[in-house]
Amino acid sequence: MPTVHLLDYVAGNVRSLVNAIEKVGFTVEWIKEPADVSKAEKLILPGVGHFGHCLSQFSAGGYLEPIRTHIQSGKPFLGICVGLQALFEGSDEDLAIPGLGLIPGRLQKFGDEDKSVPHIGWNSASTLGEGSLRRKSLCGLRPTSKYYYVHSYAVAYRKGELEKLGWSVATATYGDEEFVGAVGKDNVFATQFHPEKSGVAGLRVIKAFLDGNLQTELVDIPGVATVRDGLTRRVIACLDVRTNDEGDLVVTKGDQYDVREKGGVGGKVRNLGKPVDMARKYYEQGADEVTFLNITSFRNCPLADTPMLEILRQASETVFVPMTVGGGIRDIVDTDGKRIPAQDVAAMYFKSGADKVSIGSDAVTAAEDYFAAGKKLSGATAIENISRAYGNQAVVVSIDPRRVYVSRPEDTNHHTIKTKFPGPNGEGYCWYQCTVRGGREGRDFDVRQLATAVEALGAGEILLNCIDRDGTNSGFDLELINDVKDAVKIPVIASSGAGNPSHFKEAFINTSTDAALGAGMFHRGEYTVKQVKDYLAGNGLLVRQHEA
Ligand code: 1PR
Repeated sequence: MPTVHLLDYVAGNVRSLVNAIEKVGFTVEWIKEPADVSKAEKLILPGVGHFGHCLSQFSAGGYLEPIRTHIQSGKPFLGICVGLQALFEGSDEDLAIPGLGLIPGRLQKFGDEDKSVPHIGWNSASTLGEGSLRRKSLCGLRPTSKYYYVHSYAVAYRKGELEKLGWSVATATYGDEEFVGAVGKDNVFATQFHPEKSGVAGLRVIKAFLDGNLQTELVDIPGVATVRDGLTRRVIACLDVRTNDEGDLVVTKGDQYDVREKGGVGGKVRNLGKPVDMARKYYEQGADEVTFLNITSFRNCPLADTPMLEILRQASETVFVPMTVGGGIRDIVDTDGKRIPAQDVAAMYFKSGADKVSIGSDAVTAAEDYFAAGKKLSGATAIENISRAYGNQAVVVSIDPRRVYVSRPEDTNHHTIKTKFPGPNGEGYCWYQCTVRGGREGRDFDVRQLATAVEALGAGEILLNCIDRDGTNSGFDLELINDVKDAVKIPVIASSGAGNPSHFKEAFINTSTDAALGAGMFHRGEYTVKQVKDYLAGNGLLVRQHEA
C-alpha cells in the first residue's frame, strides 16, 4: 500500500487520522525525528489545541525547518487545524510565537458577542464565490458538504487577497464572520476543519490529497447555489455504558438516572445493545457526534485495561465523526497505587480515538474550590491541565442538575428562575442544584455557579443534562437551557428528555442551544438520528445531510 508520513508531536487524537488514511487505502509511517521529514514524499501535519503550545513543540523538536524545506521542495503537504494555522504568520492566541509565515495573514479570535466560542460543529468549506455559479472543488471539497470544525481562532477571509498570490481559498461563515476553511496552492493544501472527523465528505478530501488531486477543478454538482449558510444544528447520540450483572459491557439507559428495570427491588441493569455496534449505527444514521459516558467508571481494573479504551479504539475504525468520552476523568490512583494525573488519563482516551473528554463530578469540586478561593484559578485542576495541553475545545463539562423548588427567590441563596412548571406544592420558582456521583449526591451549588466557574477554568463546552427529564421522553428542560446559555459564552449541548424529533426542534427554536443530544429514543429504536435531522430540515433548520 502507498504510504504517507505523519508527524506526531503531541498526543491528541491521531488514531482517527490514521484510521481515516487507512480507510482510503494508504498506510502511515511515523516521523519520529526531524531527519525523517526528508524521507517523506507526502507529509501530513495534524495539530490540535493551542497555537503557541503546538508551534513551540515543533520548534523545540527541531521540525520547523525540515517542514519548511519539505514544502519548498514541492512535495505534497497537508496541514490540519493548527497544521493550517502554522502556515500563516502568527496568531493572536500567542503573540510571542511566530508561524512559518508561508502565507500572509494572522489568526484572530472569533467575536463572542453574538455567538458561542469556540466554533464547534459542521460548517462549509466552499470555493464558490459570491454570486458565482462555478462549481469548483479544491482537493475534493464540495460546496454542498459540511465539515467538522473546532477552534476559537481563524484567518478572516479578505476577498481576493490570497487569490492574488495564487492561493485557492475555501471559506466558511460563522455568525457574520467569513473565515478561511481551507487553502491550497501547488503542492500545499491545508484545512482548518478536521477531515478525519468529517464523515464521508472528509474521507473524500483525504483521498484526493493522497491521490495527488490537490488542484481546483470544476465539478458537476447538481443543484448547487451559493452555499454559504454557516454552522448546522448538531444532533448528538449518547451512549451510557456500564457492566451489567453478567459482567458484559452494555449500553444502558436510566429513568432519572436509575438504569435498573422496574419491578421489584434490584431489577436488572437495562441492556440496550453493544457500544461499538451502536456507535457505528448512529454514525451511519448521520449523528454529528457520538458521546460515550462510562457511568460507573470501571475503577476496579488498571487504567490501561479500562474497557472504555478498547471501545474507543474499535469505534474509531468505523466512526468518522467526533467522539467524546466521559466518566472517571480526574486524578486517579491506579490499582498498583500509582497516582495518575487527570491529563494522563485524558491522554489515554485521546490516543484511543476520543476527541474530547467530559468531566463530571471532578468539575463540581473544582468549581466549588474556585468560588471558595474568591474566583481565583489554582492552575492545578483537571480542567485547567487538560485544556492547557490539548486546548479548551477538548474539554467538556457534563452537568447533572436537578430542580429544587422554592416559593420565592428569597428562600434560597441560589440563582432562581420563575418556572412555567410549578413544584409539587405549587412553588413558582426553582433553582438547579448540581449533583455528583451520577446524581446520588446533591451539592449546595447551582448550575450557573458551575457553568461560569468551568468556563473560567478553561472548559470548551457544556453537556447539560437534567435529572428531572432524563429518560422521561417529555422534552428538554428549556428553562434550564436558557438559564445556562444566558450565563456563558462557550457552547452548550442540551441533553435529557428527548422523546421525538419535535423536541429537538423546540430546543433549537426556543433556546440558543448549540447542539442537542438524545439517548433512549434512539436506543429503543423509536426514531433514528436521520428522522430527527430530516424533521429539522423539513422545519427550515439547517442540518448536515449525511453523505453515504
Ligand atoms: O462524574 O466525571 O465520573 O462522570 C460520570 C458521567 O456519567 C457524567 O457525565 C454523568 O452525567 C454520567 N452518569 C452517571 N450516572 C448516570 C446514570 O444515568 N445513572 N448518566 C449517568 C447520565 C445522562 C445522559 C443521558 C441523557 C439523555 N446520563 O447521558 O444520555 O439524559 O437521555 P434521554 O435522551 O434518554 O433522556 P464523572
